[in-house]
Amino acid sequence: MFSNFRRSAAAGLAGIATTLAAASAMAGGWGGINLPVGVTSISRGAYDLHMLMLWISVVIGIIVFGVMFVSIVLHRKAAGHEPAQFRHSTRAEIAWTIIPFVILVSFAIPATKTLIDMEDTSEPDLTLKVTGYQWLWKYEYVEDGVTFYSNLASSSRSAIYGDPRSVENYLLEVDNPVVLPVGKKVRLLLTSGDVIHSWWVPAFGMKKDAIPGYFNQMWIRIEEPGIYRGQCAELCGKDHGFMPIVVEAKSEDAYKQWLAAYKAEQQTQLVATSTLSQ
Ligand SMILES: [Cu+2]
Repeated sequence: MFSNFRRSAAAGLAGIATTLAAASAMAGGWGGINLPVGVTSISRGAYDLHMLMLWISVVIGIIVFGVMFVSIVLHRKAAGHEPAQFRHSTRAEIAWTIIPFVILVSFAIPATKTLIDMEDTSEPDLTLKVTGYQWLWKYEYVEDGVTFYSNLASSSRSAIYGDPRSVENYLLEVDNPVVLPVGKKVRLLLTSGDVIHSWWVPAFGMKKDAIPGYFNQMWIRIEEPGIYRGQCAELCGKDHGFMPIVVEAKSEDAYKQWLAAYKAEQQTQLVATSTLSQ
C-alpha cells in the first residue's frame, strides 16, 4: 500500500519535471519560462517584486506541504494512530489569522513601493505624446516640436498575403521608429484619435490604454541602447494586429544628433511645401 503511494508520487513528480523541461526547452532555456527582466527601472522593479513573492511562496509551500505530508505519513492510521477529538482551538485560530496577515503585509509593502514608483510621472526629462489611430501611431516630442506618424513597414505589409517567413520582424517593423535617449526619464502621454488602443512594449514593463478624449500617463527610463518592439494591445478593429511599435534607444549624443537631423529635415519639407503652394 505504502510502496504504491511512493510509486505514484514518484511518477507524479517525474511528470511535472518532464512538463517543465519541455516548456523550458520550447521557451529557449529556463530563463525563457520566467517573467522577462526588461530594460527599464520599472520592468526590473516588477521582476524583483515577482521573484521576491515567488521565493516567499516557494518557502511557504515547502513548509506547509512538508508539515502536511510528514504529519500524514507519521500519524497514519496504519501505524496505530487515533484522530484527535477536539472541535475548537483558540490558539490555532489566532495563529492562522496572524501568520497570513503578517505574510500579506510583507507582500504589500514592497508591492506598494513599486506601484507608487510606476505611477510617479513627475519631473520628466522629456515628454512624448503618443496618439493611437486606426491603425497607426502618431508621436509628438512635446518640448522639441517634432511630430511624425509610424506605420507598419511596407515589407511586413506586402508579406501579409505572401510568405511571412520571408521578412525579418514580420508585423513588428515600422517605417518611422520612435527614438528615445537612454538613461532619461521619458513621460508618455497616451491618447487616441478614434477608438481605444494600448501602447505596449514588453521590454519596458509598462502597458497603458490610449483612450479618446483622455490622457493616460506612464514613464520609462530605458537603461540599455537597442531596438525594442511592441504592439497595440487593445483590440481596436480589423487592422489591430498591423500597428506595431518600434523604439530605438540611443545614447544621449546620438539621440540629440537624430533630433537635430529630423528637425532640419522637417524644416526643409515645410519650406518645400510652402514654395510649391505659392
Ligand atoms: Cu490599436
